[in-house]
Amino acid sequence: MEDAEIGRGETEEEVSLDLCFNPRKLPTVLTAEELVDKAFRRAKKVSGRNKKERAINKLSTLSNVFKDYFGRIISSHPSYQNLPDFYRELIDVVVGIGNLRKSLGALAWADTKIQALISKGIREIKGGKNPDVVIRSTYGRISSVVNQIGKNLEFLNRAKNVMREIPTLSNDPVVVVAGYPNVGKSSLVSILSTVKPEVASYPFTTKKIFVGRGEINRRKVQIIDTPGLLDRPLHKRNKIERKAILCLKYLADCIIFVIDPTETCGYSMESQMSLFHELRKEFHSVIPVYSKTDLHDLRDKIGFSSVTGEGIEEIKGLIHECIRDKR
Ligand SMILES: Nc1nc2c(ncn2[C@@H]2O[C@H](COP(=O)(O)OP(=O)(O)OP(=O)(O)O)[C@@H](O)[C@H]2O)c(=O)[nH]1
Ligand SMILES: [Mg+2]
Repeated sequence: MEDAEIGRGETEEEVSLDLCFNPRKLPTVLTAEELVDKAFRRAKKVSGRNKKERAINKLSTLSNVFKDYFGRIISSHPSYQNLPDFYRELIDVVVGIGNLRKSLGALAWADTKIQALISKGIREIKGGKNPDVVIRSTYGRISSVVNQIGKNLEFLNRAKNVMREIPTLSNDPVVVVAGYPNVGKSSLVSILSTVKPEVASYPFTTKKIFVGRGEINRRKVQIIDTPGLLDRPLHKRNKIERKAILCLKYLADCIIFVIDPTETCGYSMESQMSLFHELRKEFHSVIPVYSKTDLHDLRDKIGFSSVTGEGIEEIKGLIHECIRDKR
């Protein structure tokens, strides 16, 4: 799992996400050590009229702390199977739904195990066993159970950090900017929208999905910058490319396909055109445009330069035409 797989523009306004959960509200997950510490500290504060009562109260407190904690983490996650397709598949690509299920299952297992240990401890104290001995052994067993799920707790915390970055989308039309790596997609998106993705002269600079907001002929649009795609079958695509494909598949009302005819991106025109024809077979509204017109004279397609600003109005015109009848 990579960190910060998906990015959002700093300046974009908050929009409601039509999801049954808010990924930004996923709670921080403590490490095994922190969790044990927290629970035992709470139990330490407990009093009672005598040793026996105090020991029972301590164990009851531990029972509540663990039950509440595990319950809160587990219930903060949605039923992933019921999420809208884009989010379900995206979460699967960036963190793995199987891994999430496994880790949440491990928490549920630990909860059951700990509750059973505590009930047994309370029974033993009530039955006359030395409270100090029972407390010591129950604490030891609880620590060992929590340590067993240490990796799951860490995974859930990393997953939370990644999922918090999932972009929120409004109902405005979505323009997805796609193409080979290094062709000038991010440069175009930063001109058309609020988002300023990183631009660099090497391929696969953009690893995240950036959602920027823009206005085209007074119509609000969402402009998505995607990682570069190579011309190869889906099963050979890497995680970064798969994120771009998900945007095309589920979100795009209009796809601006950026072609760099100077080949300074490092990829031939032939490969770029081959990808274009592939995408056109699969998706509607794929509009090919040339980038870097400051470096070439080809004008058989609409082109733009992010350096001189040439052609940007024409690109806006194409987008306007494309989204006119959408939502
Ligand atoms: N001369 C010229 N260079 C450009 C233009 N647009 C982008 N570049 C350069 O091309 C390189 C790639 O630009 P990016 O916008 O990062 O390209 P990208 O398609 O987003 O790249 P990835 O995120 O790696 O897929 C950078 O060095 C840019 O400065 C342009 O219109 N003219
Ligand atoms: Mg980019």
